[in-house]
Amino acid sequence: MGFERTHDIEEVNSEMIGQKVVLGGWIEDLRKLGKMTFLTMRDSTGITQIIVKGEQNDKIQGLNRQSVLRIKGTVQETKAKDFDFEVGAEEIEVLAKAIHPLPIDPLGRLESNIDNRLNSRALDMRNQKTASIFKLRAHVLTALREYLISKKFIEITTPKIIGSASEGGANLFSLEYFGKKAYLAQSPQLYKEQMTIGLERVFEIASFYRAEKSHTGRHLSEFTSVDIEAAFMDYTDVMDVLEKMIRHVYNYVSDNCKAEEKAIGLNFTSPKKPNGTHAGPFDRFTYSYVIEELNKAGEKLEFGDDLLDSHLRIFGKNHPGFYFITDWPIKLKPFYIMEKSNDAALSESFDLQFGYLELSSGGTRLHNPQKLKDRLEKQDLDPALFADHLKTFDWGMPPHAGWGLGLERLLTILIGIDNVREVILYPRDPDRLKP
Ligand code: AMO
Repeated sequence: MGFERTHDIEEVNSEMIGQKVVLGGWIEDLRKLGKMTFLTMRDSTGITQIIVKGEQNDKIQGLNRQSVLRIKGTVQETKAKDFDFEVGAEEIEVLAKAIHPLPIDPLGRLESNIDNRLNSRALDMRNQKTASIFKLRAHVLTALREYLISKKFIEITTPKIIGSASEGGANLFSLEYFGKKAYLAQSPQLYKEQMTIGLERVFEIASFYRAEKSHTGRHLSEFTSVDIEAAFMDYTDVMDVLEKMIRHVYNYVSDNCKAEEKAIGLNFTSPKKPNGTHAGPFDRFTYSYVIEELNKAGEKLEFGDDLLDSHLRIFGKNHPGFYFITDWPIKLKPFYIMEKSNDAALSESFDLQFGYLELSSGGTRLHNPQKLKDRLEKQDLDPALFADHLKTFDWGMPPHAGWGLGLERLLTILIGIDNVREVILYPRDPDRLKP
């Protein structure tokens, strides 16, 4: 028998009765009946029933669930009500044996807590719900790329080991780099802005690092950021790109992820099939309006106060679904954000929210080098540390705008769960560095 399988399990059907197949997969269940075994075997595409008799039955004695088999057999009719056909085994090879008991029940019949599942992530991936979350993640990445490429954004890869901060001083992981101090990038901010000279519209989807001691369902020390930067656009233009891209993602997954939708137990709440929260364009509230509404609800906020999680939970309750908060006070925004031309206390900036959860932030950037230098100083950052960045602003820096979107946060919204650890393979947080 050669190593190749002739079919993935999903490719076998009841019209193939009488045909020989070679299948490979993991034992999901074994049921002995006298000198015969009813075995269900799953590969990443599906599940089938295998009937094992005689000498072949001897080979599988003592095997546990999750052991790996290759089976040569013939597709035949079945009396089983869960299957349209079965495979009569003619030759079985045991390729790997699994232990019993396993650290978690990959079928999910016995509930395992998230820590146990993350400690056994590879086995957790045999749980169809978990596997479907990661298949969905891959589809979302395809949808994001498809949309941005269709809008002439060029995918770039920026360094993750950097010599000085990209977002200001806080939250940086440092490391030793051939006797010098280096850092893990918090975002591609400076590089993506620089690339608007020459490439005009760029995007990156990559891991970035934040040394935040946060123990919440929305913070990771290593997260996946979807970033864009576009020349000749302002914040309203890039908000449109973001909103349309998110609609594209919903439409894409509702068209292409039926199996995942079923396995995860979801109904994608698509803007295409509005359920109230996604119908119509995303609302756009100014920061000042949010403060006003919160104060009416009994909060005591002043202009310039940051919106804390507790505030956003109140506001989010009244505004479920996607909405933007725009025109933030300039002092709450990073040094690279442009002030509003008619009010220097405000900025051309936005956050995209889903209820209480911040999914993205962005804005129009300063592209005048002197203004950028002044802002760095105002925020107690040393322009000398940004010399390599600042010099590019004298080389014909176009006006530009962009945003960064947390992929894991978007996925939690799509799936309707509240922990980013469910949607990243091996989450890194203050308590979790292994496996
Ligand atoms: P910001 O710091 O707001 O902006 O990050 C952008 C988005 O990234 C996600 N995010 C995180 N997700 C999980 N864990 C974390 N620790 C974490 N930190 C951030 C959030 C957030 O909205 N350079 C700017 C973006 C820009 O202006 O282009 C930036 O990094 O969803």
